[in-house]
Amino acid sequence: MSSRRVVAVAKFTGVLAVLALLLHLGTTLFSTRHNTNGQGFFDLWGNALATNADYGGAKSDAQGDYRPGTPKPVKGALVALVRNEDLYGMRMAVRELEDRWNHKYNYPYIFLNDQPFTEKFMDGIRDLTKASVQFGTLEPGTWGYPEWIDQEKAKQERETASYIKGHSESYRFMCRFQSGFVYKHPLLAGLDYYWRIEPDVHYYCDIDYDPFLYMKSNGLKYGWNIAPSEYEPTVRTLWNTTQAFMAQHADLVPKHNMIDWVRDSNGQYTRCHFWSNFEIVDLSFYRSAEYEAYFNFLDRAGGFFYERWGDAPIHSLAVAMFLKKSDIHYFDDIGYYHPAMSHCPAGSKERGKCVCDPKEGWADGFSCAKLWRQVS
Ligand SMILES: Nc1nc2c(ncn2[C@@H]2O[C@H](COP(=O)(O)OP(=O)(O)O)[C@@H](O)[C@H]2O)c(=O)[nH]1
Ligand SMILES: [Mg+2]
Repeated sequence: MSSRRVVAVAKFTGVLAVLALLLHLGTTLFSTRHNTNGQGFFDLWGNALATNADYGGAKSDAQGDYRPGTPKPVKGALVALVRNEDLYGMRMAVRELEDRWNHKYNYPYIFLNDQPFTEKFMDGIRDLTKASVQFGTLEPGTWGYPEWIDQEKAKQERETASYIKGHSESYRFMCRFQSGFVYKHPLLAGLDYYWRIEPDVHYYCDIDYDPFLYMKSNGLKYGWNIAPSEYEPTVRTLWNTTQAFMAQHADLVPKHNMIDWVRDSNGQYTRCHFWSNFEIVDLSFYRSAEYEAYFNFLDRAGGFFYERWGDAPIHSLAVAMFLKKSDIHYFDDIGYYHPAMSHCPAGSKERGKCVCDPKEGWADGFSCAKLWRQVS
């Protein structure tokens, strides 16, 4: 064969090989996109990660409990109340949580919404994880006004409020729902623990263990990460109302608790609270008779609407009243950002598992975090 002909045959074979490769790739992608178990295109990537030891896949395979769709050692789930329009902020948070932690553990997700979720939202989340994902709408009566609220008075507060989200009606519905109803939602019925997640947050560091299992093994009830001081105009009468509750229900409040975290030496409210956008909770705490009595007492008082009581100070006051320090855990090893505040674990740069600078993750220096360490 002449050298020209050799070159021509080689070129022809090369083109054929490229065509065959393209055909193979196309078939694989197409069949994955349309496979019968409902998994999507991104599962190709997800499955590749799951079997890659560098990403913890080998470990998760060795621990059979942690495979997608199988029972976990703890009945825990990642739970978010979220709107359809928060899809991209939610995707960001889920992507990071998967990369940093849940690709190894595959705990399920539960998303709740006061409106039906769109197909776009559901697909947009399912594509990010191998774990099971459930979507639900809220039960009647858990979103909106209870019948005893004077809606005219509520409207006046909204119109004159100068604090953040003061004009928002839906924000108040959200705070009431997160305070007294989320843990009663039917999708959470079989759960013992939840880890609350939100759109637009960041997880700065690898999490190399199972925080649910940590909670359970240590008998912990409440886990937190950031603890600031609440803005006073939103909780003008919350402390007085809480004191009235304690006076009326002394039998429900144990002697040994964390009340000195929220009450200063003059008996005033410190306004210290755990930021509830990150919380890992033994749900038997929210489902307890004392928590239920406290929520109902507050709900009757109307401060969700006549002020703007947040679920964070309410959860925290309940923790301080009903729990002791050994029931509560500061997840100070978890690097976390929610718009406006961040916690970056000490030494995280040195350990090389975080993308934050401890100097810039200042939440650990908050007076409420310091006070937490002092109170016993
Ligand atoms: N479905 C639904 N979710 C909401 C609504 N308002 C807030 N949320 C969700 O409730 C959580 C807290 O709301 P966010 O706006 O982040 O409040 P912030 O963290 O206090 O600033 C987030 O997960 C939001 O997506 C609402 O009207 N409907
Ligand atoms: Mg938020």
